Amino acid sequence: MKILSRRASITLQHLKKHTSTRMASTVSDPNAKSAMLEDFHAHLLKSRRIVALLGAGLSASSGLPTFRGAGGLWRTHDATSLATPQAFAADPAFVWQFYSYRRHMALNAKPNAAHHALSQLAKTTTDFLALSQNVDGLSQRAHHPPSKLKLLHGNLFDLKCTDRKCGYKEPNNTTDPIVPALAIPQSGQDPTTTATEANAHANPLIRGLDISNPDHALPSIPTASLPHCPQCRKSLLRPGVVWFGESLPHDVLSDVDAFFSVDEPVDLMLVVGTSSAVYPAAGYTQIARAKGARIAVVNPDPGSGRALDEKKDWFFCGDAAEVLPEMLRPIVGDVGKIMDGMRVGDGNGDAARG
Ligand code: BJW
Repeated sequence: MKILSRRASITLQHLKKHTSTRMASTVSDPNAKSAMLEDFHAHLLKSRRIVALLGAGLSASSGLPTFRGAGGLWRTHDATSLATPQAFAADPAFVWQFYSYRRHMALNAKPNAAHHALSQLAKTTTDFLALSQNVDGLSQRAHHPPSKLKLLHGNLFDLKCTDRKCGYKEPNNTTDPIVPALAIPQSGQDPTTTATEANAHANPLIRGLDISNPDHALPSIPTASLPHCPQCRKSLLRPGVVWFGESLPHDVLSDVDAFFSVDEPVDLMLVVGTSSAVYPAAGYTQIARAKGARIAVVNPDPGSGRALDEKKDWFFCGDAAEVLPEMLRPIVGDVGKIMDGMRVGDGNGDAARG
């Protein structure tokens, strides 16, 4: 009876603290916010096996659009409708223009403090694995150790032949544009837009016209001018990403399975910047939970904390680039200093562009 009432009071206290801090993270009550952070830090410091599921929101503050919600339209198309083998088969030029634009933007973007915090966590935690749905290369450019970064949905900069029998694959081709025909048009090249209009809507990551905006004319590109396979010299190349209906890379899946198959609990799972709408990626949270993990969600959308266990989990409502460095501070230290050091070290903070 004594134990029961003690338990009940701990649970009540925890729940009270948790509920108030959860509200506080949106109404910025500093006391409640720091209580939740303290509770999280205490668990982080005793966590041995940690896994992170990463999504497009991780790169949002680097300027890259997410898939769902605002920014998820490319011209008049839902970005996810272009991420299919069917869309590519129907109009390879249009789908290549979409991917060429995203390669260009990703190359001009910089990893943010959240990428650096995760990279540092990976370097300092032996049993850590990041399962990234992102294809933008920003975690790699934050020097995330490759063995601790599993790219569930491939990489924008990998290329592969559309003919599986040919099997040609080329990793990490950062040529921009990949072929001259896919160059981002410059403002003077669009008869429908004046230079002033183009500047008024300038996207800092685009050197030229923002062709995601349907007001700008899109050049028509003959199939012959699209990237072709240098091996079979016949078929088109395509981006090395995973489209809907396609299997995730087998080696990646087996590395992730190996992490979860270890006969030890998982202590903590970070779920950062994802709508958890796409499988099998989203399913890893349940797998981690079944292995004992407490879950910490980082997302500015209050709805994304819905499925959490009020007693065990945490919901940090906000921009990953602001929230995650604070969450991981007891292990990774001051991420701002690390980023400053990199800027001093190579003059750029990363090496995407020559
Ligand atoms: C911030 C922020 C800030 C904003 N800070 N946060 C089980 C049930 C039902 C269906 C299936 C199932 N298993 C498989 C399927 C089919 C399908 C699927 O999941 N369909 C769903 C729509 C239901 N899955 C597949 O087809 C997968 N393949 C597969 O399973 O093979 C076997 C199989 C095949 C067929 C049938 C059955 C089995 C392949 C999935 C491939 C997904 N590919 C894409 C495109 C990659 C290439 C590219 O980039 O173009 O991957 S789709 C797109 O969604 C992309 C993303 O990685 C993925 C996830 O999106 P993500 O990252 O979560 O982004 P958003 O935009 O959704 O969310 C962003 C979040 O950030 C939001 O919550 C914001 O609030 C937040 N945010 N600012 C922090 N500053």
